[in-house]
Amino acid sequence: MTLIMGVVNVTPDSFSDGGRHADADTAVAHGLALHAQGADILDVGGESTRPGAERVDPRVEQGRVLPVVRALVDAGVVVSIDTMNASTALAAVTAGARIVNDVSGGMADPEMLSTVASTDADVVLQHWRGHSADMYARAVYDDVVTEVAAELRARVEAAAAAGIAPARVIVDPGIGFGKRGEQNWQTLRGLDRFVAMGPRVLIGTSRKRFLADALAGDPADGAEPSEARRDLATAVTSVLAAQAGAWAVRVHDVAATRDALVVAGRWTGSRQDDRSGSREG
Ligand code: PMM
Repeated sequence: MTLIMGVVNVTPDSFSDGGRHADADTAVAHGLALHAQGADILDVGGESTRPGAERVDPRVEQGRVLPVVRALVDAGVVVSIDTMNASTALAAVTAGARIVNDVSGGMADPEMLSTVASTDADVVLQHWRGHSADMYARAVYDDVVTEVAAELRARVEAAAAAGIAPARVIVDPGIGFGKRGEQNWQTLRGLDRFVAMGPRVLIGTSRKRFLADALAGDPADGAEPSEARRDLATAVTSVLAAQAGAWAVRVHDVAATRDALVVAGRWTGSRQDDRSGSREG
């Protein structure tokens, strides 16, 4: 069964939810709704990684995310904290978050890996080649899958050297991070090689530019495909990621992806909906 990680962005400038959840109460309500729709994990983030986004002071970030983490943990939800800052990771884990999701794979903050090691949280190490402001300049590869896998392996080794047990590590090839259009498809096509690395694999395609680009040119929507169409595309890529062995998919539209995973699970016999306890119907 592939887990669903629902996105709870608490930022005023997130490209994908337009900052609609900037207010803590709204973000908590949104998170609880995603949980009710089938999210197994809620990923709370207070700093946008949108291309060209400005960095956020960790104190501002913590002011945004900690009330949301606390409320969701109190409601019994498994929370991950999406942050590149060790101080935010530690504060969120202290507030009950169980996973630290660092899109920089521990590279942005030199304290991150040792900080995670001092807790019992799991950690997502995402492939990353630099901050949003200039990540596309670094999107140069001879063989994207081989290079991303080698760079991720180095991060897994760095985590082990910092004292994080391998069983606590999740890797993510970082779709859209330091990768241009076709490089994202090549990375997804090579997913079995990331799965073969050993650690659990997380995949985040949700509403990303490369999906919009794949749909663009269709006269149905003009230049920019609607959110509904990007969510459908996300559900399709999430099913394919699940079939390639992903441990979890990170999505905004939990309901669509859950439906897609349930139906695909019926086909393959892997019963995505086992968590409901329902029998054949
Ligand atoms: N994508 C975004 C943010 N955090 N974390 C992981 N592990 N993997 C991703 O693909 C990922 C992430 C993109 O930002 P959004 O939340 O605004 O869509």
